[in-house]
Amino acid sequence: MADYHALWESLGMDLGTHDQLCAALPPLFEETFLNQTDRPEGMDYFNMVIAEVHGLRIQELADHKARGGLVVGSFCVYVPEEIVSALGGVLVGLCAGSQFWVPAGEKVLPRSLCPLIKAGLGAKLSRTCPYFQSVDLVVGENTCDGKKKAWEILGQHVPMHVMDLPNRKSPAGFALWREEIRRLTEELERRTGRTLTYENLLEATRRVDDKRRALQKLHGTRKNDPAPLSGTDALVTTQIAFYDDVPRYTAMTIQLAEECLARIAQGKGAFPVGTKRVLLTGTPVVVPNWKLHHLIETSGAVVVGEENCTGSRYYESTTDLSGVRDLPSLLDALAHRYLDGIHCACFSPNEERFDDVVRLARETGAQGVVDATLSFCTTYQVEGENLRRRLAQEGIPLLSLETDYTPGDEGQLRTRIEAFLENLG
Ligand code: BJ8
Repeated sequence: MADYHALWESLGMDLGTHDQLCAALPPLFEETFLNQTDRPEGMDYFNMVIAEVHGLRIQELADHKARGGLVVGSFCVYVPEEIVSALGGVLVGLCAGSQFWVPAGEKVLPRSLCPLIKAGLGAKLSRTCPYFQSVDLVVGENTCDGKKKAWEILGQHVPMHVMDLPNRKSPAGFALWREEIRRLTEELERRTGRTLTYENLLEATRRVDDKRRALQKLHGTRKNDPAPLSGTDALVTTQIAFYDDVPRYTAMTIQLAEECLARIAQGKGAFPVGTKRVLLTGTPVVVPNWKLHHLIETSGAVVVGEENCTGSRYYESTTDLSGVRDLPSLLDALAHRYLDGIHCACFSPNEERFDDVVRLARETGAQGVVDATLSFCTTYQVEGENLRRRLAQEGIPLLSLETDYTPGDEGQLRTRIEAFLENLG
């Protein structure tokens, strides 16, 4: 990576502490990714994006801002990227996947809180995340209790807009969500000085859906045995989708998917034929959290899918444009895409998620499911019992794990994963 200290300084970052973070990432990336064998060549682009995660992309965001563009941060897949993009903005996921930021978060939050929230706030408070330092606005969402209360604190440090989410997918819930999309549009129009139109929203919707379709194509190749790319590589491609330039990302993902199809035709895989196959479900796995994929794939199995917000929940559904003729009908279609197509444990009931887990396990040929939740994530942990029941009815083996971002539990996790894999048919 080139020297970006001047850029980071202009963003008001704590350079000394940030240097420590930058020093920690390359060895972790090397151990997790570069030590893998038989990787597709198309992964080179994604390796480069990670290597430049605090460099090149931050420079691009700075250039975008210099041209008068808005940069918006978010923590959740319910925040509609299409609207930000239609108004000339760039939406970036605020990663929150590192233990590095947790202690700073714990200065203002209870220790008994999910690490994703603590790392998110810690990244801002410690001024060590250049994405956080680049955003003009953070769009939060009232999903879990921890997040909705954390926004009250985060809002004291960065401009925030909070979207309210319904608890139920009902007609009343839809009306609430549609109104929230209107409120967000109004906020973004005010900040950008632009107007949302049928034309700019349609174009943005197609652009974002092309990205999702590229991901569908890539992840669809993982159904093959042998899987043409590892689950660890597949995971990082989705993680990068949250902040990379959209058209470039789409093109590189299609290229990688084409290579994976060619590998399938040649019988080439990241692991030997017959390697045990696992589907992951649960809470999001955000950059640079690669812990469980790495543990599973160095314990003799391959991860063939992720039913989570850094997996299928991010890319499986697209906006249904049939019947769309004007801005209100397009906004309706978009609202349906988000509300009907994403199944988060913050909704009750949430049976659709169990349907998705069963369907994905069958489609990917997974012999077992790992339900991985972050510590103190009550919503997903409580939902775990009904998931267990459903998978038992379907005859699909399940391993439930709870973990955080620290390496302290890796030995114990590996022992449990190995025992689970041993018993898979
Ligand atoms: S749509 S999963 S991205 S809310 S892990 S912070 S739920 S305590 S991240 Fe999520 Fe949106 Fe739902 Fe997806 Fe709370 Fe749980 Fe932490 Fe979580």
